[in-house]
Amino acid sequence: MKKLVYITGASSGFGKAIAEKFAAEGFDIIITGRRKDLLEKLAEKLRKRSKTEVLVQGYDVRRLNEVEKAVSELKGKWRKIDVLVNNAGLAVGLNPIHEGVVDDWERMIDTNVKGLLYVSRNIVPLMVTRKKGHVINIGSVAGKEAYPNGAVYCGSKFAVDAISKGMRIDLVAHGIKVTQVCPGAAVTEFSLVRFKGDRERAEKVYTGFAPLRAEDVAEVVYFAASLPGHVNINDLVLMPTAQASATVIHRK
Ligand code: NDP
Ligand code: 8X3
Repeated sequence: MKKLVYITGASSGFGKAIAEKFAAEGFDIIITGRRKDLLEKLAEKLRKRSKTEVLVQGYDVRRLNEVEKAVSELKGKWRKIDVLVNNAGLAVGLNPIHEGVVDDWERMIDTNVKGLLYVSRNIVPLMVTRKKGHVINIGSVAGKEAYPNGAVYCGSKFAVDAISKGMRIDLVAHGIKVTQVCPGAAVTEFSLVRFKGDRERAEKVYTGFAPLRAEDVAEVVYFAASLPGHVNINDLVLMPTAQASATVIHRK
């Protein structure tokens, strides 16, 4: 029987690359995000390329009722989720704390922290019933070190770090693995979203060095998911070779 992965935020970036990787490795896939049109296009591509079965769920992780509805609509084999990748997330703005935009803060905390919790609260019980499963939370180097003007984004990812540790403790007796994957600078739509569509500013983030690509992160996530049953990666930080910490990037 094929394995099944549930990926949040699969319309772009890491989530999309993770869906492509797992499909290529023979998984069936549930992909979610708000931009349903992009998800449908990806689903079509994966069905053709990998003969994989793909289910699309368009919803906003910030809305508990939408999360609950989406999970309750899963029937039969689609409830047998082997791997949950909690990937949906974003940074909005880059400001010192005293100039922060409260709406930006709410978007980050509601998506990165509460959204991850809402999805987990609805999917993990399905794993507990089956006494197996693997939750992979996408954290960040920003959840390991705070950096200037990033207090709230970093705070949201520090929360993911703590939630991952707590989840692992709560789920160990149920045979469920919990892994946190923490990437450094990676080129996706992340900076375009952070800078609210300012493409020039977003592109500058990745000049003068080779950033991680979404495919690099997908390889690592798949590696964590493909280890034997008795082996778990608790926490993994990956960075571009040119990056040494959240704030130190060697640019040519
Ligand atoms: P992208 O902007 O390319 O992708 C973000 C994904 O999250 C999109 O598919 C988006 O889908 C989804 N998403 C955002 N908000 C919501 C929401 N409210 N409801 C549902 N889905 C949502 O960025 P990345 O791929 O880079 O980001 C993925 C994760 O990786 C995030 O958690 C990010 O914090 C983290 N990260 C990114 C790094 C980087 O440098 N790029 C490094 C470390 C971690 P849609 O808009 O369709 O809803
Ligand atoms: C994304 C990486 O360093 O831009 O989480 O915060 S960083």
